[in-house]
Amino acid sequence: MTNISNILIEKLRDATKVAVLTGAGISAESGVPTFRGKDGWWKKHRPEELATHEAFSRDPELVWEWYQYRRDLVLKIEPNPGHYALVEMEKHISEFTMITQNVDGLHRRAGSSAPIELHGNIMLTKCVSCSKDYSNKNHSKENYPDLIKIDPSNIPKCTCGGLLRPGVVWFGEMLPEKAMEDAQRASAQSEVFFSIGTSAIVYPAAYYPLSAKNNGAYLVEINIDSTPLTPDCDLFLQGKSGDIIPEIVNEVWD
Ligand code: BJW
Ligand code: ZN
Repeated sequence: MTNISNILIEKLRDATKVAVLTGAGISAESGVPTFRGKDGWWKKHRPEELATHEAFSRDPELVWEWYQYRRDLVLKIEPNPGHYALVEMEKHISEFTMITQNVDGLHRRAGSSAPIELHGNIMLTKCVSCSKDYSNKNHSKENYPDLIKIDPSNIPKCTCGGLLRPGVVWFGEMLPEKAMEDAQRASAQSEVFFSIGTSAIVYPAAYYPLSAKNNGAYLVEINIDSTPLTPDCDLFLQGKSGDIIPEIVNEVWD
């Protein structure tokens, strides 16, 4: 059992505005490798080789091999107790905002009503030149197989001639404007803010917990390891999100 402080329990019982930022760590227990962890993607591939526009221009086949591998993986896995406990939390908080850096769609599949997907969704497909959307918009798992399956050695082209690319946000690219506005507003207005399973080093996402704190929120971090954000937190709960979030929800609302 984690030592969930009485302060957090009382704050959550009274709270009407709660915001949550998640990162790859919350999906680790579903079987998705993190980026910077021991078995993370970046131990095998440098980000600048794979998650930039330059990388795609240089070697689109390599980039699509990586994304198609990850799409296939996402189809095989399921949300875990951490995702489901956040769905439960949402039912008790009148203004609950779910912000995620993850592109795996697992919050939506677990039942979160309107997750803000800051870095897009790995199942989306768009044109690299004109951004025309080639996605199947239905994110339900049943519909994933209807998505365009990309053969990396024969990448389809848009009517404008541009290659199709995954609908995610690469380094050096702007995040969707509305997602950023909504995330910033919810963070600044929150009474309790959770940073869960993120190394908290990629911006602008890493700014939201600090913005919450600067505007008076009680800042809670849930992570198996400390991060650069930990010293700024009011409460650091060390451990797996799939254990700790359900414990919090059971403690506060059972
Ligand atoms: C557990 C757990 C368990 C494990 N339970 N916990 C210098 C050069 C170039 C750019 C910049 C620069 N300085 C700043 C920038 C900006 C840049 C940036 O922030 N870089 C930093 C690295 C310094 N940001 C951007 O470029 C962003 N855009 C932008 O700023 O636009 C404005 C602009 C325009 C033009 C020019 C310049 C700026 C875009 C960022 C996009 C990030 N994209 C990626 C890939 C997305 C697509 C894909 O998935 O392929 O997003 S990178 C990758 O990192 C991915 C993630 O969403 C993101 C965050 O990673 P996350 O989720 O935190 O994962 P990890 O692995 O780092 O951490 C996992 C954590 O979980 C760990 O702490 C574990 O301990 C923990 N954990 N198991 C609980 N069971
Ligand atoms: Zn196009």
